[in-house]
Amino acid sequence: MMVNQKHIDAVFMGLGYIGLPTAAFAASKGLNILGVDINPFVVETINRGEIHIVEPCLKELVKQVVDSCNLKVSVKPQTANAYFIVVPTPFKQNHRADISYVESATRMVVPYLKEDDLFVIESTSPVTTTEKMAALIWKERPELKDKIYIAYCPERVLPGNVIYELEHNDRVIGGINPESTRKAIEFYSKFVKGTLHSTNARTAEMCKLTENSSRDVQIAFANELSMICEKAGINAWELITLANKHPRVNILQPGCGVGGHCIAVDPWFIVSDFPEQAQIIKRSRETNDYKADWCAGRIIETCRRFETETGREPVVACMGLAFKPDIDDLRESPAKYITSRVLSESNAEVLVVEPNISHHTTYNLMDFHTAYQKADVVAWLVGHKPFYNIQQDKSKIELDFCGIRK
Ligand code: SAJ
Repeated sequence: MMVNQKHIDAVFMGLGYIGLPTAAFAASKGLNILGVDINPFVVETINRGEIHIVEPCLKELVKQVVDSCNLKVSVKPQTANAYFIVVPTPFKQNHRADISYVESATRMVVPYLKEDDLFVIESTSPVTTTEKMAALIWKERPELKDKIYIAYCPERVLPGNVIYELEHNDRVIGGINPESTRKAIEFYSKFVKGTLHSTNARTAEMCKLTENSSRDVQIAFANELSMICEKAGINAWELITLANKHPRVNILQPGCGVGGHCIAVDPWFIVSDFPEQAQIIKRSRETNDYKADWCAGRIIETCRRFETETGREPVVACMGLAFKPDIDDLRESPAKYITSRVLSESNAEVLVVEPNISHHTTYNLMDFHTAYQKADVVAWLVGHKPFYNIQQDKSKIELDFCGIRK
């Protein structure tokens, strides 16, 4: 489908959790944006002024910019002045980054590139990806060598607060040369209020991986502490609150593991490229993965004990499926993983609760009040806000992995 528009300021390749909000936000600042997605369902949905993902305020924003024609969407790119690659980078079996989506999105825009255009990668990528894409572009279009601007600018927005953070967060922008950095900064300054920090492409790529690895390492410390505390008979949440009273200590919160498509994935891009050096990063990833298995083990073990002591199988409520509180996103969710392990490894009747989702194809979801009432064993997996209002019934066995009862 050709989009009938005189002049396009920028094409955003990929209309997922980051691409769509960024394209819509840039469009709301008066730029003419073409969003491209290979999924026709996504394109049709957005063209109707609707959205296919859940993110606060996004629906209204997309409707507004589609109505004003600042945002058009299509399955194909068109000629523009700037191109942004905002597609997923999952990992392969061996934890190596799979940059095939970045590569195919780049190949899609190559025929449209012309002198003075800007090409930016936002997708989380292993170090040197931007240089590799530059080489790919020049191989196909040698006449454009040193005639277009190529940069890397990682997204940093927090799911659930994307629109605000798109505007206000600082950004790190690294070109393959200083001119590319300058050109990219000029573009982002049209819609970002945060400070735009310039660097080179490799540092910008590593900066994104470092940010998420740093958070992963810090959460691993909290998760490790929580397992030590359980052995020692200490309330981990009280301990962390007290330790954080020290002016230079700031420990994060333990949970049932680390999920989502970023923090549970990106550190592996460092580990797989630098296996000798990335010891703490690797160990932290393993600790956070292990925490989910540890939680599942605790629930299964509690069910067995209940059966031995009472002579009947317990009813277990698994409270929460999402990868973090107050969202509906189940990607890489430790709570979902734990629930599936409890379902397959215990004989208990398992009640599955996720208040942010009304229907799920695999799980028969139950409302949280009913599940709490019916359960003998309650496993708090995700700290969703409504859970904090459930009054504790002392006759139940509660396993609190996310601090609901702290
Ligand atoms: N978690 C804990 N304890 C905590 C904080 C988080 O167990 O104290 C868990 C959450 O429950 C969740 C996981 O960690 O399972 C990740 O959640 P998160 O809120 O820390 O981060 P994400 O994955 O939603 O978003 C992150 C952000 N990165 C950083 O904060 C460094 C965001 O800014 C990035 O843009 C995003 O990754 C991304 O797209 O890379």
